[in-house]
Amino acid sequence: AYSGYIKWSLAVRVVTLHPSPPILAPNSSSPSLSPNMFWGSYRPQVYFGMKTRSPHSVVTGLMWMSQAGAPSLRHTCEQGDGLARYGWLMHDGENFGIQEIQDGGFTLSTEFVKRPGGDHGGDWSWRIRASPEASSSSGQLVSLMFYVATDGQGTLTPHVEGKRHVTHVTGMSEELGQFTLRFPKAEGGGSHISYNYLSTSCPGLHTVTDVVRTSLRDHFTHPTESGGTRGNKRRYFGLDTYQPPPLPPGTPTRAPHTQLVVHQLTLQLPLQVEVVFESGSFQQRLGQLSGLSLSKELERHKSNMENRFKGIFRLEEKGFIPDQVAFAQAALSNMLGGMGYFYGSSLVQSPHNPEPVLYPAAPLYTAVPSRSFFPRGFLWDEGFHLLLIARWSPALAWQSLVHWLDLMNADGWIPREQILGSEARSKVPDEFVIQKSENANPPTLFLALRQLLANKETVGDAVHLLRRAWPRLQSWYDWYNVTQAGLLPHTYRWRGRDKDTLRFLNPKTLTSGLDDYPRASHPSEDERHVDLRCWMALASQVMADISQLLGEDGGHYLHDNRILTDNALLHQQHWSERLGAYADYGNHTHNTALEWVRPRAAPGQDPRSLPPPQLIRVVRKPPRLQYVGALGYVSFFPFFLQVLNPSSPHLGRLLDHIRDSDKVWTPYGIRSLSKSSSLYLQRNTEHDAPYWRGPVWINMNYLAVRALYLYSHMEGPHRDRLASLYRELRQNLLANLYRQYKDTGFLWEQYNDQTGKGQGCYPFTGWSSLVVLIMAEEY
Ligand code: 6A9
Repeated sequence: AYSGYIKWSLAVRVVTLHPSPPILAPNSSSPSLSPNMFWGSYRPQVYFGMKTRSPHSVVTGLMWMSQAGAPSLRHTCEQGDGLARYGWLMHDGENFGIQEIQDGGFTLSTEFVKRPGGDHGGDWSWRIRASPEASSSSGQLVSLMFYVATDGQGTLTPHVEGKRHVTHVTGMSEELGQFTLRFPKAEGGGSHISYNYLSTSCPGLHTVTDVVRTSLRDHFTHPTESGGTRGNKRRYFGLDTYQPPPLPPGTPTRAPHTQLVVHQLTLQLPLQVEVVFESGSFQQRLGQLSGLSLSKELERHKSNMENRFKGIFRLEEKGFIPDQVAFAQAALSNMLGGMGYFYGSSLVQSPHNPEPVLYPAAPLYTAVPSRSFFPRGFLWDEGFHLLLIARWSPALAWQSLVHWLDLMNADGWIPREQILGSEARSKVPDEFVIQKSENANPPTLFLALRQLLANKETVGDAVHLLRRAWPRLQSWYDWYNVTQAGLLPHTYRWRGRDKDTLRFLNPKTLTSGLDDYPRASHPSEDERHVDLRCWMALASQVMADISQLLGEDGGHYLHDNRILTDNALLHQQHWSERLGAYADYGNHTHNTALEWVRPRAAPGQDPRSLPPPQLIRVVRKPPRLQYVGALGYVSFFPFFLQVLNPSSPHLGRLLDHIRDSDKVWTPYGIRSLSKSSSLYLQRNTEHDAPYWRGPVWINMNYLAVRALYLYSHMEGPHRDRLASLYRELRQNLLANLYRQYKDTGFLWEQYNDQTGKGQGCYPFTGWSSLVVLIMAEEY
């Protein structure tokens, strides 16, 4: 009975939040304490939409569709939509944003600006313009659909003029009080505008696209002008009524979760439409924020941002041309415009509860790696994001950081991938949803913390946050040391590697962030991972710094740091002489391959009844305990994270590898895995293309350029070489990312090591946006 109790209490601990008081006061995001951050484009998963930083916010958004051909509705960011380009050209993370979207034949610009006032986060306005790309598509018929939807609370009332024209929506909700959403008359759009609307309810925000799509009928007609004659009528798709699918008999009827009002206008290009949101508690409004006053506000914020950007990044002084500066500004804007506010529960599995259970519901304000493919928080991505965000606004970076730390459980664990709320959940295949409580992810928040601590102007204001964060940081640090320890003292091992060694050419290590980067071929307790050790060296340094800042002595963190940066011990535990570089250690052989294996028929068995052939791993030479002979990002970690002494005899050898085109050097940046490695560009299974086995990744390249820069400024035998490598690598990265952006319209998840072409998912304005810091030489 006692052991049953222990098991139960351990299982409960996994889904119990950390006992120290949350860093964020429960109402810290409320409109009274943080009015200017209440509303925002915190829905990075849609092309254009806004919500508030509250758990069950009313949301607003835009859908559109060309009326040429079969209707294809644009709403959530989808690679499948095949848009030639979309993204924020400017966005300051707080007041305004300007986005440009290129769809087949026309360009949409979506702009918003906020105006503070009242007790509920103030007003905001949108301006949407659409213009034909070529003169041929002028006159093209396009529909814009503006919607507002509730998330479990609040009410909406559409005000309809004539049969189908919604002029405004009034509403009321917990977080907003009373409000009005107005749709002033559009400009341009040919001589006629057709209106449709939908007012309905549905099971939740994740169903909104479907509800709208299934409510479209094509029996509406729109008068058009052609060749100067009026009276031509064109059929178009308009919102009609929504018929919810019949519920299976016996289903209990529940109050609908989401109330939805959609205002559709159909008109010819070019066009300009505004939307005005007015908060009921905003009393002294000086006129509507539309037309001229909206233009003025947009201009004012635009020039503020340009000046602030100039002042912070000083790109002109470094010789960048205006178009390159605009590129950098767009990269930063996409990072900021990609910040979301999510609320909900992770699904968590632990050794103590094999059935996944719900983590406590909590908010997360965070940037996201990719608006289309991964519009949610990822722990180690965020540390990199914050390096850029902290340069722009330390306050925004702190906000995200403390949200993440507040997600920690009683054991000191933070779930790696945050899939919070029904909208986020609807984008993730089932097999990726569950978070395992033994699994880590690099503690890159320490990178961000180091950056924030170095800012002498703002660190003073942050001391109170650090004080509240301190117990959590201690638990987090301890959690890695307790759960990810290696067998030998001061070594570390990523838990949670793939277990099925028959299927994978090399079992993945998703927890390390480097997924399929080659590690020991046969996962075992004997493994030690050099990247994790270096992350912990960094962590111990930052912990010691914070401890001293808070007036403690930093004692055991300094002690840990001395050991983890002891180059002799590092050499002993991780230097592979054969590789001439640092390496993981474990039960390993590089003599593995994937082979098709055909099941044999037993005598008399019909061969057609056999299961299909399978691609499985064969091991040609038995594994033994040794260093893993893969040269690539992991081999350079002691350099990337400045654990290596600048006078180390190994530095020169690492630099040789780095500059070697037969190994990791490319004209586009440093590739993840050496060309000489047996796993270079190898698939891991029939369906798993190489990922961290060759392509160029920008987060690691940022660490590389930064290390070259920092070491070139330290006393040591390789200073000149470091400086020239620095210049070359920086130049290669900048030139390629800029060129790819110009060619494709996007920043990408990774870059091909042979052609430099962007690949993987896009837009990927997470850590690839670090290009801004590389341009600015901010390290
Ligand atoms: C897949 C598919 C609609 C993989 O940038 C986020 C992470 C990184 O943290 C990690 O280092 N990416 C990198 O190796 C993307 C991971 C996406 C996993 C979920 C679900 C959804 O398709």
